[in-house]
Amino acid sequence: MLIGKKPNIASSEITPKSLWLDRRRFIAGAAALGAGLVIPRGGANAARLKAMKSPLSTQGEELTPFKDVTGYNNFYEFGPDKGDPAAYAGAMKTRPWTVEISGEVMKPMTLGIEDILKLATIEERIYRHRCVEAWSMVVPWNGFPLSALIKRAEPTSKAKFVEFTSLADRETMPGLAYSYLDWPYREGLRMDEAMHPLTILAVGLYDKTLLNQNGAPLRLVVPWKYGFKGAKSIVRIRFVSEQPATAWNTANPREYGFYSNVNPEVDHPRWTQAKERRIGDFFRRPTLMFNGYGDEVASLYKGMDLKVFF
Ligand SMILES: Nc1nc2c(c(=O)[nH]1)N[C@H]1C(S)=C(S)[C@@H](COP(=O)(O)O)O[C@H]1N2
Ligand SMILES: [Mo]
Repeated sequence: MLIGKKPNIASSEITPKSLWLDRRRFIAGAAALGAGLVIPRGGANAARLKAMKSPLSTQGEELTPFKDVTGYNNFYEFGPDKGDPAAYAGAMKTRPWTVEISGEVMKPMTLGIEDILKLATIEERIYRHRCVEAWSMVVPWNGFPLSALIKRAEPTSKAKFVEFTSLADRETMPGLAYSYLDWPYREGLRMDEAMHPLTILAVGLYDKTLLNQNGAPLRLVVPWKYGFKGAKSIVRIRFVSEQPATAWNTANPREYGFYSNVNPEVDHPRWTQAKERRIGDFFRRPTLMFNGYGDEVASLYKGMDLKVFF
């Protein structure tokens, strides 16, 4: 369904893509940029990582195979189809890479990715990963608590929210030519969500550095929220006093709220969120409140009406 020039996140599952984006034009645009012709697939530059197993990993779930985690992606900067990121994201340059840390902090700074990797021990965090489109995976991420970086920046008392901004590079990202989202991609968390021990910055998965399609070199992972909160290829982390605008909420505020907690009781306006299809499974399974992380995070939302703050 196309509302103005902003189709909705799950249109790719619900309607043929050709109805909401002219696929041939997209491919022509990508080819014109040189992506897909000369660029190796995103898999070219993964390096091995050493990661400590974390007690905060989800136990007893079968991992989604590497080929699905790296081949079935949402990264709209590279196009609307699940295969576009793997096909086109190899063109993105992830070195050198810096992240601006700014806003309401005592220590604003710009960190190179090499410095960021030294901020904390890299852990393996196995998390359920639930897309708002009602599919899910189980991913062995490698990363470290976002809180480690936040503490380094020393937020002031005015810092109530954190805004994340992804790279927007017209040279290498064919999706930027389309206005299905306002670029750059932006997401946000409340400060207590950002400081929560389950919230990580991921730099790898399956003990390899992230492939570009998964948001190399640095992306957010918030396991109790829908996948779109996990901004990829982050270039700026800004501390702010007001709730920041986010890409999906701006595109369609009725369908994508700021909080975006996984909640089987609050349906998307166009489909149920009560169930999900684990990639690789045939039958759908019930979706768990807060994606199964309720014991850890429900207290963050005490007293909030989650149908209003969805
Ligand atoms: N910059 C950016 N980040 C993004 C997206 C995007 O389009 N652009 N898609 C989001 C969505 S909708 C999901 S479900 C997850 C997918 O992450 P994965 O491809 O690593 O599974 O990334 C999120 N982060
Ligand atoms: Mo998603």
